[in-house]
Amino acid sequence: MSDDRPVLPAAGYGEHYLRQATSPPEAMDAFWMPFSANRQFKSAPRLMASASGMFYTSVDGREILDGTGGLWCCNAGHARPRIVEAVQQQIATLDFAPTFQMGHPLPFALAERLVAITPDHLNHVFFTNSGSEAVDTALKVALAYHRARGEGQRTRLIGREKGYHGVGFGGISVGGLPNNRKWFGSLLPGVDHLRHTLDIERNAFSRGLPEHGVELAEDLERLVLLHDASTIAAVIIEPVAGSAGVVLPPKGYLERIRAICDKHGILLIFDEVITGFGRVGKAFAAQRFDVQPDMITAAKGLTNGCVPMGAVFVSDGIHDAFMHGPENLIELFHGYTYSGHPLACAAALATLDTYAEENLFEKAIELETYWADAIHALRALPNVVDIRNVGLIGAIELASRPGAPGARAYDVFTRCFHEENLLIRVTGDVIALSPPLILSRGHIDRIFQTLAHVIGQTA
Ligand code: PXG
Repeated sequence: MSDDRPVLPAAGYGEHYLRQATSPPEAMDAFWMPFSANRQFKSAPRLMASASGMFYTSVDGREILDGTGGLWCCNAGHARPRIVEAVQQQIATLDFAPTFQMGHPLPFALAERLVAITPDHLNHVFFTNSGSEAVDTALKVALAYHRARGEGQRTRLIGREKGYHGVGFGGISVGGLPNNRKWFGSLLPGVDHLRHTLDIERNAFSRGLPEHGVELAEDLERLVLLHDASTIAAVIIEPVAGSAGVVLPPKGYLERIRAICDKHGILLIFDEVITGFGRVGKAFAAQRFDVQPDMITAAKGLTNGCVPMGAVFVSDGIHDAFMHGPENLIELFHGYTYSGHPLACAAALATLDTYAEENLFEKAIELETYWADAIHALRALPNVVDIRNVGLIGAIELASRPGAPGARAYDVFTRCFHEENLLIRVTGDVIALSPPLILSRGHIDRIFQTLAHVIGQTA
């Protein structure tokens, strides 16, 4: 037996692991951090130990206001009692059960609860463990749907420039962020991209949806002309793009995309991984903007970020196209070991109850004007070139330092974290905000007063 076996506690396991979770790690080399500048981070770490409500506590004992809902996922804030209790009890009762040719009650119960809040015609749910898996699932369902209907030649997938659809090969193929694509070979064949809708020249400092750019939807007609509609399976877009630095749909754009898809028999998938579960003032952006997609992908707020889970909401028409043939045959050869995992389902059910109990899906509309006033008050600050907002999403775009894109916003981010106890998120030179929906006007004041101060001091 090896001498470097860890010394395990005789009892009090919980405390043992909690001690590890709340003190600085002894070594940081082995963990290859995702989407991170590993060497830079490890030389000056930012580590969270605990969280409650609107605040994190860092391992060095500072209370940090959460301006980002974790990573766009903790929509009900942190350590919510219902969710904590549901997960604790579930892990001690049924830790895992398969859902392939087997089952347990929770995903059935959860799916029924979910389809009650999705747009009316989306009445079926396929569970995954992340947004990336939800995207790949939706793309596969789109291809298989056309094939099941005898239109197997519809194999083309259309994404959009600046789109982010996670990191699976499907997601990066339809995605439109060059850094997420260029390292990884030739990606999926037969994919094309719509133009993005960011137009700072015409739309800078728009409040809510920008006025200009509806005509960009006609780009889909261009792709239909080029490839012929009969080869196109689906279009996937984020109703509000998050990762690219918050890109909003111009007024009328989503409606026009829907109309063009309808005209040509193309499925429309809304990737609502960040917009789902109240971020823009309804359960889903599809409802806020009153545009009905054929599928919605979701994750993050589904479990309030507590246990990994994603989902694809599918229309009756798509689902029913698979329910033919001998009943003993598997209808869709797709699924994950953890599709409908008991802990994720328990977390999601308690999350939905928390959202309902506190009317959290309405909060983003209630606070939208206050939020918009507060963020747009920053427009005269140095280097601010655009401000964008919808629901409880906000973005402040800074001019890049010559030759050092991203450096200015990164400085704002680290100052906010280390000196002002505020967590924000930056992509390039865009500061993005997506706070828990439980925030108060006082929290909004603090976020923007802090940002005004820090942006003002950052050359
Ligand atoms: N689709 C969209 C629209 C997303 O925003 C994913 C898919 C992938 O989800 P998973 O669960 O596989 O990560 C996302 C994820 C950011 C940021 O700061 C956004 C995401 C992830 C990490 C950071 O904008 N969104």
